Amino acid sequence: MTPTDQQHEQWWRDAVVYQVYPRSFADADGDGMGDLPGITRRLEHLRDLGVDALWLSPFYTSPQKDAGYDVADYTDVDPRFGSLADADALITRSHELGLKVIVDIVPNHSSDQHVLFQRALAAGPGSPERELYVFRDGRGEDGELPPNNWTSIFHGPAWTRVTEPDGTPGQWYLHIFDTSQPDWNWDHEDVHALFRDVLRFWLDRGADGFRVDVAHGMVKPEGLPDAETNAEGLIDIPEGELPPYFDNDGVLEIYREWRPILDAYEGERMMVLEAWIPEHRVPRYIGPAEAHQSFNFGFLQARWGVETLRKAIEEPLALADAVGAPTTWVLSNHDVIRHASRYGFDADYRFGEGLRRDEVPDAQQGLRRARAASLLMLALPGSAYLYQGEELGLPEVREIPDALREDPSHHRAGVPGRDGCRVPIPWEQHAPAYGFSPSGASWLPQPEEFGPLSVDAQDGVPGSTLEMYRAGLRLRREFELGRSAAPVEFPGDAPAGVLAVRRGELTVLVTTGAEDVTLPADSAYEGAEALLSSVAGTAAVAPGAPATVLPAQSTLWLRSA
Ligand code: TEU
Repeated sequence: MTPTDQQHEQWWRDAVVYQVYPRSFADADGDGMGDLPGITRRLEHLRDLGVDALWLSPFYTSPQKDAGYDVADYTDVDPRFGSLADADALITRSHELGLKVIVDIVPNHSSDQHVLFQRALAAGPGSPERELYVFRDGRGEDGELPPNNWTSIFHGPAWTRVTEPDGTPGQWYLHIFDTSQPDWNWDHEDVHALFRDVLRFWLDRGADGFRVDVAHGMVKPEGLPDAETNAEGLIDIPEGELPPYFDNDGVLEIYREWRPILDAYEGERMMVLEAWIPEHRVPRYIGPAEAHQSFNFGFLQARWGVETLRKAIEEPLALADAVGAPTTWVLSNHDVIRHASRYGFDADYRFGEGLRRDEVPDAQQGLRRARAASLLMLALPGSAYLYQGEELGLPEVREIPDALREDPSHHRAGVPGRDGCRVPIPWEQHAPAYGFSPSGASWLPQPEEFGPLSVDAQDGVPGSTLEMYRAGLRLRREFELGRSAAPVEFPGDAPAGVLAVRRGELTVLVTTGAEDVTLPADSAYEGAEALLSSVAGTAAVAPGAPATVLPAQSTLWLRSA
């Protein structure tokens, strides 16, 4: 096999992967919470969209304190989502439809309801059971102060004190997320063994890959040193740096342990890392003995504009080239404000912790830019990760009663939290719960604006966001845009305010300003064929028409004359 043949075998290099958030995709049993049979019934939507794979957020046994990222049993299905037989059926049907399946693995922490954590609590200080997690005595005279000053990503301290079996206040355990998510002790061989078994369990059931949660966590620095503080004694992590519990060298050894396990299976089983780390730190995690790829979150964080977008494309491509692995692109996921709303802000660009009620993005601008950004993303080499509902142009939902919010950050710190991007998606405009659930139940209320955005309301409608995604995915495949054969070039002759990206015979023009841009008569694009635009109904960008006017805040795909 030549290296090129081999690259063609490696489906993940240019795959478009659709993230399914099980609780909000489709509910078959009518309890208002999505489930695996619901997903299986709706898989044709993914095939018709034209994606290559789906990634399932956790559906394992879990008390759902962090929407399933608090796992109590890694090798079983939570009854809310179905059974192991339902998981098998979902994988089988996906494969029949030509879709690969990536499952989520959560190795930094378990749920506090995991049997091993419950045993650790019961066994008491100094026991071997406690060694599987990170238990420490407290500081202060009576151990009443946490072992160090680390704070949780979900706000507040990263330590919780337990009551010992004899009823006395006792040790503390580390949780860099919620109290209900104790961190595993990755210095312990049994933890390694447990996760090797979890990987094999899902590989045996046909999983084509893993999305690794908090992939830069797991290994903690020797002695658990305090994080640096400023003059006021508050933790002060400089811009571009990370808290001490992230990105420690030992984490790489875990991927080096896992890679041969994946490689021993037939087919290209892969892992994609969720690591929110500075861009230049990503390449060391990637390679033939480490992970296959990692989410590149720089594109998601880039502000709207020619220079910022260009930088967010060029930098990851350069870093990826250096390690011979393709980069990835992401605009939305279950942790960030949906991009159709995010782009509705100018000055206040923010992506985490949801929208406050007083924060009203410009919905029209948001959707317009979001569609343009999505078409830009789909023209880039590497793999692209889509989040359910972005193909419908769904906005972030702002109006959620606090009592219904489930994000642990909301409970811990009162921030709105991430529920606004997790609202069940609309399938049928005129059905109960917009077709999400046969009973009309929905664990979070769907806003009225979801109605016209339903799949059936956009299906076959020229210019709808759904049809734009379908067309983009079709052309991406036709022009092999995901493969890196045609380099990414930035022609220097683009008009002001326009980002031009060339991929062989295809040129992508992104107008970032608020005004339409008229291409000069003698422009390099004169007579070029317009293939696809993020703005519908503009005569100049009808398929086949010569391009002269570029609508404001839009993306146009052109084939050179
Ligand atoms: O996220 C890890 C993470 O660092 C981001 O969630 C981010 O910091 C957070 O959204 C800030 O609000 C993963 C999962 O994607 C997320 O859903 C889980 O809550 C988290 O891990 C814990 O498992």
